Amino acid sequence: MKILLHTPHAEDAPAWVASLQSAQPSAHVRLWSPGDTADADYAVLWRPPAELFARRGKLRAMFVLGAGVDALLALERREPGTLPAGVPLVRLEDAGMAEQMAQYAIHAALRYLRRFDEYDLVRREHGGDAPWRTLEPHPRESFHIGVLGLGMLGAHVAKSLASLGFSVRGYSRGMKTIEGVDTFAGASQLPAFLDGLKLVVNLLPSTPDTDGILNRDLFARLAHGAYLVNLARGAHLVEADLIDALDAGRLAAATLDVFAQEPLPPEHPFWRMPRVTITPHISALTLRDPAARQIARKIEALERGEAIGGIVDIRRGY
Ligand code: OXD
Repeated sequence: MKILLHTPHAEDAPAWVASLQSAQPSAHVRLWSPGDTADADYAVLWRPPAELFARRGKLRAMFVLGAGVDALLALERREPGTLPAGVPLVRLEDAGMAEQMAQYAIHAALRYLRRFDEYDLVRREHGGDAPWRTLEPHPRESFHIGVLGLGMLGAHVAKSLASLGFSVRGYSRGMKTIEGVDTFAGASQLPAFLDGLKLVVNLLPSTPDTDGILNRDLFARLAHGAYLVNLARGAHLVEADLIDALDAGRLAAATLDVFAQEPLPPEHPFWRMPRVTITPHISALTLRDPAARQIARKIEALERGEAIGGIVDIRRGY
């Protein structure tokens, strides 16, 4: 069996080949390079170029090295017919990402609840002359948290926040039931979900329906001085609306892990906004060995003719 790998990160490529090879010892794993049109049974991909799919014999499945498949689907929208028709596209399911997302969201929620961000700001502004002053923590009862997107990652984040005693709401396209979380579904319930939230964590898939959802209308429905945590995609956020909302005090602060342009360019205004916390798309790293093992087990299941989870509904976009 031949497995073709593409990753844009050349420095990680040998480690990925080794991981996939050790999870699937009988396979031959090779790294794709331009001009490689040789046969492959399976492809394991992160941000591949369109050229990888040209003149390729039939693949049995394509695995994405992440939870989000938006980049591949955007490639298909730009250049229709790029993705081989009828070949299942499979995203990673958790593989160690849900726990990392929960850690990130919990850190942000506690930091804002206890106003640690503001103590940092005061210290940065005044150094040793910082006033020795107590800030009233936000009352936990009114610190309502909303998680947008209740897929495997969002559901785990919502549950984890609820287990710490936060009042948590969850929003998804179709109705979900999660113990300890008030769930809402569909566009008609979005206003009720948002009403008075103090903190929003975004974990939606990026699709033409959800891109731009973090905008001035959404911010206007939150509690005054609410917080935004975007862990999904930069395309969800209307950046100018966030800047206006922070300038006006409508939002108190934002923590952003993802950006329309990554790396975030040095001249971007977010870098100069003290109330914007920036991390470089690290909220849930793809863990090599768990990911390689998950893909290997799914390949084995497909070879036995069994159904697997994580197959993307291309029309739905996730
Ligand atoms: C992913 C990501 O989709 O890392 O997994 O963004």
